[in-house]
Amino acid sequence: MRRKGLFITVEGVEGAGKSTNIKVIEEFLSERKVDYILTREPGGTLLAEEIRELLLRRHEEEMDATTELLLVFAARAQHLNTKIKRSLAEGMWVLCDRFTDATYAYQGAGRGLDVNLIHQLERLVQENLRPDLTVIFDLDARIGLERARQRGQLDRIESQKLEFFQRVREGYQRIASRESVRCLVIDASQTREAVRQTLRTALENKMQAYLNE
Ligand code: Z5A
Repeated sequence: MRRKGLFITVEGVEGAGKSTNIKVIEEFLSERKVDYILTREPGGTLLAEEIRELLLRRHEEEMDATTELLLVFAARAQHLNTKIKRSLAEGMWVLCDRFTDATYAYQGAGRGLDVNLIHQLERLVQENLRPDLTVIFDLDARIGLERARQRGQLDRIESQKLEFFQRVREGYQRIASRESVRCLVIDASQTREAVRQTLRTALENKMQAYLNE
């Protein structure tokens, strides 16, 4: 029987460089001939991508924060139950652009929703499934927003005020200090090349034991 794959998630505030550095992680995995899939949240399946569109599009009616939370977890249930669990069981590694830490950071720290509510939904939807490794790109929210703005029009969530993203960053920092074994924090204020090197070295250290088994 093939052993279960590793579940790696990538997190950070807007414009922190997730997309840029997911390519570095993919390169690292490919060099080591790891069989993996790249996916994202919200989204990752046809139905979950429709929910993503609903979440990110601007609406005439303001979206209630609890509605937003439930939509995020609805997309996650679909994604986990039709794609992620099966891939892991088949021995594939799963590299996921954002996961439940984003819910704690955006809906919890950002929107101010009760963390216990998020815990309950996490247990309902994921049971015991948690990421094996989470890479968090840490960046001053103001710099991240400037980077994101240069890229083009902002979606519904990206259009929040700076203070929202400052709370999101603090939310991620709290997760990282509470779960320091699972979380790898990368200083995303460095140049692209320096971030790339830091990330590769950190991945090397974190994954050596697993890859050598
Ligand atoms: N969301 C949520 O609320 N709750 C949840 O549970 C989940 C998600 C799962 C979609 O996320 C939204 O969903 C997100 C949170 C919410 N909302 N917002 N806002 P997404 O991951 O798809 O979208 P994103 O956060 O907007 O990602 P992003 O803007 O694409 O950022 P990024 O991938 O981290 O950055 P990037 O595209 O790699 O880089 C941004 C720019 O900076 C780009 O021009 C790069 O060339 C440049 N860059 C990158 N690195 C550097 C360095 N080191 N120096 C200078 N410039 C750099």
